[in-house]
Amino acid sequence: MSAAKHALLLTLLVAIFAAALIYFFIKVPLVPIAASAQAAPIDTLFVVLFAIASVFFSLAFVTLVYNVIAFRAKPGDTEDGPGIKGHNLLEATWTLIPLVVVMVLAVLGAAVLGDITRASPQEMEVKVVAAQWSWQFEYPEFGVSASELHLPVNRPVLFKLNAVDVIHSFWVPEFRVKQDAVPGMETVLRITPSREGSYTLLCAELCGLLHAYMTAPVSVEGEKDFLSWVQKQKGGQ
Ligand SMILES: [Cu+2]
Repeated sequence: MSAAKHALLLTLLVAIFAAALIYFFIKVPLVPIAASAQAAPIDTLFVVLFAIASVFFSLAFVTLVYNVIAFRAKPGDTEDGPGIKGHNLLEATWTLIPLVVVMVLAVLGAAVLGDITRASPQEMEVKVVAAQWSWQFEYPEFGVSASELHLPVNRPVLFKLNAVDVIHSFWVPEFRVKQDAVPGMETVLRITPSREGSYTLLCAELCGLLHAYMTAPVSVEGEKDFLSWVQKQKGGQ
């Protein structure tokens, strides 16, 4: 087979393998249900990153396997292959393409970050206190506090995170975004819950013996249900 035919066949195989991988990342749900306005841009970026990685992985992996099979040494052949030195076009190509890819990803990443951290005028503030090993939520707007997190659907929330002992991390996988709670400083996190339901808040920073049990129930509900929960909290005090 001529060199051109090998190149054509290899290109075709790389393209097929990359397409199959990209199809897999688009079709197979690898992340939980999306339950916040921040989830969509993050999930899209995730697929874009995996699509690009699929192309480069296929290029390296399929080329390796193809060469091992197509250019295997004949039995008894102990000679070295031809030494090839310096190929300016090739070197410029493998420098420029990754440079462009990384720059595009940086711009995309910055756009998504700007998108998911943007402040909104009608934000509800929730103060979160993380401790070994519990979560506490304060609602300054309503004057209540609780050990479970209730949020009205579709209202932007500004979380102000504090830790009393060691570093913890506020993470609800369905909301996608995550933020550390650090002793001695207040960190913020913005989430707009977009889907009613029950979720679990996890601590995503190894924080001691009971780290794995540092969870809190999260309930995203309609405005009316949320306000009646607030009233109940007030009544209980
Ligand atoms: Cu923790």
